[in-house]
Amino acid sequence: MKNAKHLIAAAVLACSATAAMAGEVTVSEPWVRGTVAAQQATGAFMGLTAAKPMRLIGASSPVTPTVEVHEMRMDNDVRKMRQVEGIDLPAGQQVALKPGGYHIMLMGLTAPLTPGMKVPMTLTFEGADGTRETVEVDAPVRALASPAMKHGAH
Ligand SMILES: [Cu+2]
Repeated sequence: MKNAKHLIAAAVLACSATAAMAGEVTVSEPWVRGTVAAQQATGAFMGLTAAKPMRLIGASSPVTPTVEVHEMRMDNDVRKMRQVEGIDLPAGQQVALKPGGYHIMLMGLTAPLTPGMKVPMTLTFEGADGTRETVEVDAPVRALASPAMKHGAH
């Protein structure tokens, strides 16, 4: 029995080592809030999990040259949004980019983003040692009034 337990522990270790080598950051369920005509900005949201401490330092997309990392917070009951230099990702802990919190801001849009479309984005991460990693995502566009967003405007 004792030997079997050791074998299992070794297998688990081997698996986590492989996952780390495949990329330090895992992106889950990316999506972009749809826009209406003449609306120039919207948010992109997702879950980010890093295998070791990393930082989201930027993003880019072919749909617009202006993409920023933003934070939304309440300031004297007023919802305020500001650009941040980065979002820290602790090892092994999912950080949510979601409406009312951190998000990626797509600005200067010249055409509406509608459900059915996918927005390609390149996310850039930096490790504590300065090494950079980019992750490509295709974020589906969700309807502006989808029920999941009832808890607050962008
Ligand atoms: Cu924003």
